[in-house]
Amino acid sequence: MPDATIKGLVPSEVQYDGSNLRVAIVHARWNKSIIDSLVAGAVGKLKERGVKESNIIVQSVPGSFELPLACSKVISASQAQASSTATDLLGGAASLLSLDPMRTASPAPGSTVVNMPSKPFDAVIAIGVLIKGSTMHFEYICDAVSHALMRLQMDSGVPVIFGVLTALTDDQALERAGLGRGENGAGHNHGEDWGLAAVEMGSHVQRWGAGKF
Ligand code: DLZ
Repeated sequence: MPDATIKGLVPSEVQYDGSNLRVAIVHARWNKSIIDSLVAGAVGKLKERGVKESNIIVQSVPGSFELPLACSKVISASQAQASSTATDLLGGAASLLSLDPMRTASPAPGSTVVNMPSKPFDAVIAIGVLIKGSTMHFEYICDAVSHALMRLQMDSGVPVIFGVLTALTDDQALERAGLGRGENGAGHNHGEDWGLAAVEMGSHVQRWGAGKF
């Protein structure tokens, strides 16, 4: 058993409570079977920490390169929804906006339209699996996506969990999703760590935002 205090994540001493959090998972569809395992790992830990199923929104995009824009739009959509609901509650005219056909978003084919409740997301988990090929594509996408996701969390103030595996081989990616087939066994599903990180960071930011430590 490797020593996680030398290399790895030491579990928090605090069990963060996710029951008051809303979390979005935005995932790519490249390398889908690996993605599915990572998403399941993240969702499992979110629920284990008390995040309600109705407060977990899962959206997909084609590839990892699309993740930063999608996460950004998902964050602003939840914030816009929250402020329009607040105006509604105050007897404002925000509800009239929903009568404007230009403002009615068309659903993605085959998807279910989710009417987001009024709370903005407390954290977003961006999940992608990049596997190095024989060209420079991998390097460009890894670099662009990691920088853009960091910038998004700094600019928005919403924790963006970096759930992007950047693997040199298929086996490395499978092992990090708990699907390993080599001599190291199935490996650890890093999606679980991302679910826990979302709850911890969402809780921290809520508390710090209220001026508390
Ligand atoms: C093009 C591409 C390649 C070669 N490899 C991956 C990959 O390993 N993982 C991934 O998530 N996406 C890959 N993509 C797709 C890009 O992320 C992106 O979807 C396209 O370039 C369209 O913008």
